[in-house]
This record gives sequence, structure tokens and C-alpha cells, in this order.
Amino acid sequence: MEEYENIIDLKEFNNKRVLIKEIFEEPLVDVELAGWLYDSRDLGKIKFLILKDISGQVQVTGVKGKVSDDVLKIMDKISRESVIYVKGKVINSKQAPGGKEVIPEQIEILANAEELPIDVTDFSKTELPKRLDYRFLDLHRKKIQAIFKIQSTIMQAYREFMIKEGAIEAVFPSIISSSSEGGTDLFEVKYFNKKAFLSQSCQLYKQMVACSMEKVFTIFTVWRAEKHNTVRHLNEARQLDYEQAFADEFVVMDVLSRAVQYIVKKVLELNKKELEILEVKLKVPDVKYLTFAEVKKIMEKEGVHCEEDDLGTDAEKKLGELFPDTIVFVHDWPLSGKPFYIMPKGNGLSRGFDAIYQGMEISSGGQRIHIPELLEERLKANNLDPKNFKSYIDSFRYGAPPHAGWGIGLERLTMLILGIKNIREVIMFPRDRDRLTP
Ligand code: AMO
Repeated sequence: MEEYENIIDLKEFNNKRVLIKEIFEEPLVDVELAGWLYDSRDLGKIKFLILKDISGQVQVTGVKGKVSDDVLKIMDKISRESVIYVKGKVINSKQAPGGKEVIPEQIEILANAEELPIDVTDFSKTELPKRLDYRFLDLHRKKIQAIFKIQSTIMQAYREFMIKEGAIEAVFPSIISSSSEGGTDLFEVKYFNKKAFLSQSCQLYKQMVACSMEKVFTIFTVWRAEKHNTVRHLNEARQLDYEQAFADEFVVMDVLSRAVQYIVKKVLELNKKELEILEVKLKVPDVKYLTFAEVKKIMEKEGVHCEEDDLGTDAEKKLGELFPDTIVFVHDWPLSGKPFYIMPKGNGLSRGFDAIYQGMEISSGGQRIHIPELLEERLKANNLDPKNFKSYIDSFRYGAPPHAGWGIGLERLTMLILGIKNIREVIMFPRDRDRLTP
């Protein structure tokens, strides 16, 4: 094709466009709409189209004799999910869903949809892997759109909350020269003639910034080369990160609880319709503080396995059952179970914590080490070479205050707010052990 001319004048259309939800909210008569064909029915003398856009759906009704033959002819040949433009009049109708329908004067097919590879109706039974193969089409569905509208609110509310707290938003590099979380789960990249890695966390950078700008936050993409394929792990995930100077773990646990409560309140306020579509009953969470030792005792009583320096999935699940709709902070965590940058507290304990919500870890954090000599010691204790962390260690030599922070998994938070079982449902384009496209 050498030339393409737009079927309608898009600039003009954007000036006049009516969103479908406005039809039900305002007394409109002449409307110009565009969207996707959800469904159609042909009763011979009368033809129905269900048109949907991002805001809702409406019935378009063509009655023989009342609507031009040209329009009726087009109504006959539109395939499901094709993109159409409709110009018409809104009338009240008792039979139509929502009590209103559109009588079309002009219909144009802007983009034809071929035979659909997956079911995108509200009653779709297509399995998740197949849906993810065609995620761009899966995103036509109301339910899927509801998930990501809510995730958008979560991110927006997080930003809003942090700005109110007086934090500044920062961006950090995604290519790093050495591990920030320790361990082996790094993706290697070639960086000219050097070896580099995709960032596991912005940990070291957010600390450096907190040591000058006091309160800093970001929404950061992390890469974890974890080999296990579970319903709660991704190889590429997002974290809501926060770091604050002059703070210990208790100061930032309080910030975390208020941040999550603010986010949930915003979702309740702004996403009523989406929560209804997803049939979610959401509550603003309570907050509970327990030491690691207290949790161990609880688990012993409950007969649930808990590791020496970690909770494990069974114990997390149990905490969710015992304390539903509650952010459970588990603090005074064994030092051996926390990364090298977490501040020791004596007696084998640390100033690190995990936050458990609805039976799953949503966040970990703690007070950090701001003393270079102690940091070197802890790196060595974790079998890491201080030479690889020179610039990070040096950043604490010139007036670095005590500081603390945390990172919340965005996808984890979304799945737990919505009671969704598989993390892949709440990320538009998941990267897991087997999936690199789309
Ligand atoms: P951590 O590694 O515990 O801590 O990660 C923080 C939170 O991020 C989420 N998360 C993940 N979500 C999905 N898939 C994964 N593979 C994955 N890994 C982590 C979880 C987890 O609780 N730098 C520290 C945070 C800090 O101390 O500030 C860190 O990254 O919800």
C-alpha cells in the first residue's frame, strides 16, 4: 500500500467525540462515537450492535425503514472487535441496557478484525497462557482493563502520597556493575568490553540520594534471574521504593502502612466500577507489629513450618489467615536472613523487616548501614567483595546520616488488593522463565 488516507478526520473527531459513559450521564442527542464491536445480533428487520470504548458500552439499533440501507448493509458485515465509528442520535429505550440506545446515521469500519484467536467476551474461558500470547487482544476485555485501571490508580496514589510526605521522585540506572541484593539471581549484560548486570533493585542508589535529599521515592523496574516458576514471582517486576534519612525501621514501617492505606482508600474512591466488575470487596488494612521470635512462637503453636531466618510461604499464608486485611510487620529479623546493607541490632538480630499482607510478602526493608567499616565487615560476612562496592561504601564517608527504607512489589500489591491468584494476571506483559514475548 503506497498511500493511506484516514477514513474519518481524526482531528475533527477528537473535538466532537463523546465517550460512551457520557451518553448515560448527560442528556445528549447527537453523538459521534468510536470503539470496538463487542457483539451483534440480527433479527431480520432489526439489527443490534454492542459498541464498547474505554468508558463503557452502548447498544446501536438499526431498524429497517428507519435507518438507511447503506448503514444496515455495513451493520451486517462488521466482525467482532473490529473498530468502528458511529454517528447517530441517542434515544431513551426501555429494552436497551442502561435505558438508552443509539440510532445510527453513519457507520464506518476503521479497522477490520480477523477471526479472533482467543475468546474476549465477558465469559471467556481461554486459559491464561493463551491469553498472554495474545495479551494485546486480552486487553480488549472489561475485566482485564479493570485490573490495569486499578493498577494505574495504585501508582498514581503512591506518587500523590509520597509528594504529600515531602519526598522527591528520582530515577535510577537500570544497568549496574555489581549486585545490590547479594546472591546469584542477576542477568548479565555486555556493556562494551565490560561485564554488567540488569538492576535487581535501586537499593544502593536510593540510599545515596536519601543521604543528601532526605526523602526519596521511585517506581523502579527490577530484574531477578530466579529460576523458579511460581504464581508470585516474575523475572521482571516493579517496586515502589522509598528511602528516608534520619529514620530507623519503625519510622519507615509507619510510612509504609500509611502509604498502603492511602493507596487502598484511593482505589475504593476512584475504582468503584472496576471493583464491582472484578467482584472485589476491599477494606482499608489494619496494621500489626510482631517480632520474628513472636511469629516463630505462633507458628510452633499452629504447627506451621517456619525457617530459622526466614518465614517461608506457609508461615506467610498462616499470618494472612490469622490477620486478614492487615499489614503484618515482622521486625527484629535474624541478621543472617537479611541482605548485607541491613543494620545489625545485636544478639544476631537486625533492623530489617518484612511486611505481609493477605498471606504474602509485599515488602521488605529496614534501617541501613551508614558506617563504611561496618558495611565492609557485613559484605565480607555475606561472601561479597568490598572492592566491588567501592563507590557505594565511599558514599558514606562524607557525612551520611542514619537512614531506612523499603520496596513494595507493585504486582504483588495489585494481586493481593484484588485477590488474584497468579501474578501474571496483573502485569500487562509478563517476563517469566518461559515468556519473552509479546
Ligand atoms: P526484596 O527483594 O524483598 O527487597 O523485594 C521487595 C519486594 O519486591 C517484590 N518482589 C518481587 N515481585 C515479583 N517477582 C519477584 N521476583 C520479586 N522480587 C521481589 C516483593 C518484595 O517484597 N531492595 C530491597 C527493598 C528495600 O530494602 O528497600 C528489595 O529489593 O513484593
